[in-house]
Amino acid sequence: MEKQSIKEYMEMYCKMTYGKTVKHATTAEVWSALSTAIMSQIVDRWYVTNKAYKSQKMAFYISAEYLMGRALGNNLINLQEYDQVKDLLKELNINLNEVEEMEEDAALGNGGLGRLAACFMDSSATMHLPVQGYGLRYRNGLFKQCFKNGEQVEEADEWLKYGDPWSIRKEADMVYINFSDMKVKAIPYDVPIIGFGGATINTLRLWQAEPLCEFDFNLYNNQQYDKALEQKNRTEDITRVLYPNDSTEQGKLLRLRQQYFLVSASVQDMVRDFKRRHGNVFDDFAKWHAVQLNDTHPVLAIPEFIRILVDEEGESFEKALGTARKVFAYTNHTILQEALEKWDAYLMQKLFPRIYQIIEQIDAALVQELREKGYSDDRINMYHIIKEGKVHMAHMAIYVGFAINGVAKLHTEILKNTELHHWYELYPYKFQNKTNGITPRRWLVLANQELSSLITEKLGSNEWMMDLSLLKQLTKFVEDDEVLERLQSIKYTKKCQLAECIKAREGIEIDPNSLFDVQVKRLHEYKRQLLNAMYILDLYFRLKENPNLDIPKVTFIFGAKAFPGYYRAKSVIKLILAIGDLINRTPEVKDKIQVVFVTNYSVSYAERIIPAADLSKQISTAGKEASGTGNMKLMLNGAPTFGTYDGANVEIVAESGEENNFIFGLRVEDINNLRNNYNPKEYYDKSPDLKRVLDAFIDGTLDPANTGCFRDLYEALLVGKNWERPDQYYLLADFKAFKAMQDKVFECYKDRRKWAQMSLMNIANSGAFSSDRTIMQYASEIWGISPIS
Ligand code: B1N
Repeated sequence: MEKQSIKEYMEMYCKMTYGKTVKHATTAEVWSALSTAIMSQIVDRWYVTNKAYKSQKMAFYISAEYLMGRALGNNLINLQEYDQVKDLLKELNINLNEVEEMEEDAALGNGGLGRLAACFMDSSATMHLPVQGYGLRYRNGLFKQCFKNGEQVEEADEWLKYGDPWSIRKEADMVYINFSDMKVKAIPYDVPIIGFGGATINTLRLWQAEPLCEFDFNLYNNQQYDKALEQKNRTEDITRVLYPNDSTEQGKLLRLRQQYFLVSASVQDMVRDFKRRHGNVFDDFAKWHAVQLNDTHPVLAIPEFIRILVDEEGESFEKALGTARKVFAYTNHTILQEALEKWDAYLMQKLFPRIYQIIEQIDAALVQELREKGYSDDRINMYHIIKEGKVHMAHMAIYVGFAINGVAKLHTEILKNTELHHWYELYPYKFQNKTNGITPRRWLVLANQELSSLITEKLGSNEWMMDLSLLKQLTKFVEDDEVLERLQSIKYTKKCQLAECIKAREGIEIDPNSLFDVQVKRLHEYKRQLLNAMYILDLYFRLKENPNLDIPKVTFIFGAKAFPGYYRAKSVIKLILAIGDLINRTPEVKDKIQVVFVTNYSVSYAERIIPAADLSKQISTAGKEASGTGNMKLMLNGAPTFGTYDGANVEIVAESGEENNFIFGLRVEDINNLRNNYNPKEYYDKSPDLKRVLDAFIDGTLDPANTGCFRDLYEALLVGKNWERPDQYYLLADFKAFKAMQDKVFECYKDRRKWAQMSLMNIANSGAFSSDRTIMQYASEIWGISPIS
């Protein structure tokens, strides 16, 4: 990259766009100028990659979510131009870090599922794989969180407020989308996905809904101004905002419209592209295209594809279905019942009657296949796509898809053996496992440049950035005092940086000499932030009783957003904030432990918190967390896992050794055995410590004004509700084991050299969790594509 031309470009851009020189530009203006200058430097290579893909089989990843985070720093890292650009800006008296900090996160996703899609984009480009992403360009991403009166309050996320230098609007590639009650335009915005090294640049195509006409002139002339704009607003509503669900579903009309808008635009685009390259014979479609459906959200792509082949290209239904059965593959991300999408048949019929008709035909084809196999009607009923007035999206995906995969070994086993057992019996050959992964570029090279440099120095090259399995060589330093000490000093540096950041953002001071115990993830009952909180409250009581209790100083760090309508999740946030306040008010405790709940946990916040963590809390009820990916990011940054045998924790511990982690609690089999005669009240009655903790929810300790705000939590754990059994997530059953294991953490942390060795073993064995490995497995075992040479 030419230093001089970047400078000249920035000067020109600032003059043309803001009418000023770079010297007088605001930080946001500099960000925009620099980002645009970088774009100008990559467009040629982007074009070359696109051209190379014309003669290759391609995979298309369709996802309703991409949790991208910031682009500038990551793109500079992947272009391997970070230091050079930093120097260049210094010459202009500009600090690159400050410019990076100006950028708004692109939070077009909720949590793990959306962030996984973003890591997959990075790894596809880095591995030179012909993969294109399709998604939605939400005008407002995941809501911004703040706390008022100790409770979560949501605000609109305006990520486009400084413009969008990282995408190109492709007006010419617009397609029309038809609903029964309206017709709209879908305009693609292409985002470059720069592979590490910068040679391959892939595309993430995000669709935006726009009206056919800006406003109705006649109505406007008749002074009916609101009415004149009605159609425009109704259209723009489609991609207005990301639904803030994570592992839950709400059957809302607008969400269904969003889903169809995404898949109709994407499938039309793929078919158009296929026709340009290969003509009108669709028999070969699967030879050139594979489509991965990220959960069931884009499963309407299947009937939409069939509709286009039948209605627009004149194929028979049977033939179109046959082709679809070679094109689509589906990833399952959860077994939580409340997350399995079942749409009301009448809603679908109302919005897109033709699509519904095709789903009926798909269902009929399925039934015919099962009849031919000699299945009884009773048995067939378990497989139906349309059942009791609902359309089961997962059933459609498994029947039509040629592959279905889970996201960690344990999760895939549960799918095969229990949740989807009948489907596994029918199509055993379709089931695969693809353990999730994370990109080491964002989560280590960018987020932890200090650790990254140490690794490069010790391994003698930076090859590990593209082959994370090379980290294994670090194990040879496990008795090397110099390396262990440097590891500790890097951790201390990252903790100081986080402390500064928390001071600036939250106005709270934390002690970098304390143990940073970190639980960051979406707030959900199954993730059991409440169990962690109960432990902290117990510790508070123990410290009050005995201020000389022998534990290291600890800072408990939480970060989590709750779904706005999830009352109980919001109560957990409120409870944790109340525990933090109680501790701060108690002199004999407050110098020993501290609780910080950071506001607006996000990708960019994660990049600060994760490198600073001493301990990674992954404590979901066994069997409930499909995989987890935060667990992998924390491992890569040297935090041992404190967790249950769940999701990818199982594989993390298998890689780095049980002795280098803290595994506790019930396993999947234990929970299955306990389920039918579980009585949490027994634990409460028998353990005075648990009783003391739970009573504090309602006796005024945490709620001095006695509003009763934590009574629902108390009751949910001890007595249940009409509609649910008590303590569905087995907090009380796991409390004792949690406590014993956390006490072991404190014991271990005293020996800092030993702790550094555990940390090193985690880093050294995290190679298996690179999303480069994951994406190569999708490429060869599902999609049948290979890297471009
Ligand atoms: O997907 C991640 C996994 O690592 C997590 O364990 C899993 O919980 C997460 C409906 C979801 N599963 N399901 C969702 C998201 C949004 C929505 O509207 C469900 N997210 C997950 C990556 O595999």
